Amino acid sequence: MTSRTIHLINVAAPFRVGLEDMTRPPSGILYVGGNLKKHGFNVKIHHIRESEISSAVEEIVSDESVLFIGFSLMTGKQITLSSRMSLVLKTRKPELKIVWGGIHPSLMPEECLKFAFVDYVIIGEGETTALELAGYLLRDATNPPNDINGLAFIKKNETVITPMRSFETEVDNFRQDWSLIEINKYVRKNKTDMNFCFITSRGCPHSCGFCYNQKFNMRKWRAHSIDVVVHELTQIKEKTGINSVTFDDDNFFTNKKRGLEILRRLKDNGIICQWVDLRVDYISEDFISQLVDLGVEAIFMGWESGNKKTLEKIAKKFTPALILEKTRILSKFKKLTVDASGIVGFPWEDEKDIKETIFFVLKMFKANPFRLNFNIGIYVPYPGAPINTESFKKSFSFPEGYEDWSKFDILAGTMELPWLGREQIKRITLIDNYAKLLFIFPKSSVVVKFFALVFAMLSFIRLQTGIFVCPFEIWIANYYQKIKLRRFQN
Ligand code: B12
Ligand code: SF4
Repeated sequence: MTSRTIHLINVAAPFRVGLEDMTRPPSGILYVGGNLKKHGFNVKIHHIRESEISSAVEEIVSDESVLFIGFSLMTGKQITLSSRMSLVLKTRKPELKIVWGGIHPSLMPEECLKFAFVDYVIIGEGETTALELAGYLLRDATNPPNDINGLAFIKKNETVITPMRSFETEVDNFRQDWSLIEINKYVRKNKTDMNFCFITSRGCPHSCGFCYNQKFNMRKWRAHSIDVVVHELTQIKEKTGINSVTFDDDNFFTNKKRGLEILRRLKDNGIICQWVDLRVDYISEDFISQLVDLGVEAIFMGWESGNKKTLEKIAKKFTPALILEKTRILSKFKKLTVDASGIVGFPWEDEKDIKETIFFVLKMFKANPFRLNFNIGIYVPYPGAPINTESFKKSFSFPEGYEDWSKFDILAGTMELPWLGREQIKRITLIDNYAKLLFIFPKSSVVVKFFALVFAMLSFIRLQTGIFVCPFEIWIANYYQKIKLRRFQN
């Protein structure tokens, strides 16, 4: 036991146009903090909004027991906010050690160490590395910690990156420590559900070209045992009354048998999983039918593109024909809705390729009318993705200054891509809005369903003809959404 405290911070950044998602637990630092606490350190978690940075800074600078301050970062505005906070802390108390961890620093350690306020970057899984670093800082922080794997730091003006740490194969050795947060704050309530987001596994065996996984997880999937998942969620249910769970794993159904068994045992314990994320090629009639029997009402399916060349280039390992075949299978399940996610605007795509994907949306719609909730995203290169070379060839580069990262948000309209003009980005956003109108929420009232049907038909015509002038349907739909949201908030 030591009297030293480690502050672990996750500054939430707005995404989806101005909203922070504070409803998901900060899992990365709950795992890291859990392990540090198990080994006798005091741990304080700060899962905060931008507006709460100042008070967190005051709390930390007035704490005389600080051993280090760890930040957890994803790519994007979190870098800007965490940098501002790190800088203030370092300016107020230069002796404080600042450690960055999480997906972004792991993929771009050298770039992060260029910020003078970052002392160490922890690369990859953080539990053991953070513990070893804590031990080192506690003992003597004079000799550079070359013998700690998975660490990066600056020594004599040179960046040192120590050998990669091998993955923990027994993930059950690590747990999120729920006593470090007010768990009730993370229960997502609506009329009928008390939902909780939970991670049961790490990594994914696939190698999609736009994903961080190959580099970060080396295609190695590591999972908690079924017993641990069921036990943890049942305990959370006892504490908070949840009746529903969302799995935030990279690929929950890597092992279908395990996934189904978890759902089955949770259902027996009164916890349903209504929404699951599924690869297109995992879909079969038998599998979906088992999911529906277990209470699944919606699936998320990243079909990505209707363009054969693009699907090949992003190594998705399925074809447009297979997507349509699986969409037809899904149409047999009348109560099942599908969040269907496509991407356009890859650096090699021209107008014709983009159009092909838009027309493909209509083909999918015909195969399963009104039950596909489309999302047409614009391709954005993220660190670590194998296809980034294609973007670099087209003069793309990642931002350098930490303030510049706040613009790295395609949805906020602040991002530039060398191969897509602002006008094209606006047009794709409009197309996405129209594609969304092809969906009719099955639980809507008859009146809403009637208007949704009219709008869906108009949207179909718009997408087929490519005429988007005076998009009054979108204005009305957005206005309706706003009223609904306001009512929900009141
Ligand atoms: C939950 C989640 C979110 C939540 C985050 C909620 C929260 N409380 O933090 C929300 C909804 C906000 C979100 C938003 C976005 N997300 Co997100 N998200 C995830 C998701 C599904 C789970 C993250 C998680 O908890 N993982 C489990 C933990 C245990 O893993 P971990 O974070 O890597 O932590 C380990 C190590 O990294 C390390 N570590 C982590 N933090 C720290 C800190 C310290 C000090 C140390 C020492 C170590 C350490 O140790 C941990 C344990 O080993 C991941 C996919 C996934 N399964 O990981 C995508 C993912 C992280 N998201 C991603 C993306 C692209 C986004 C968005 C940009 C999406 C968008 N277009 O809007 C936005 C960005 C938001 C923003 N503006 O910053 C990408 C990451 C890309 C990147 N380079 O960062 C991922 C990997 C999805 C994917 N496959 O592409 N996301
Ligand atoms: S996109 Fe999904 S299936 Fe593909 S590698 Fe990433 S997590 Fe796995």
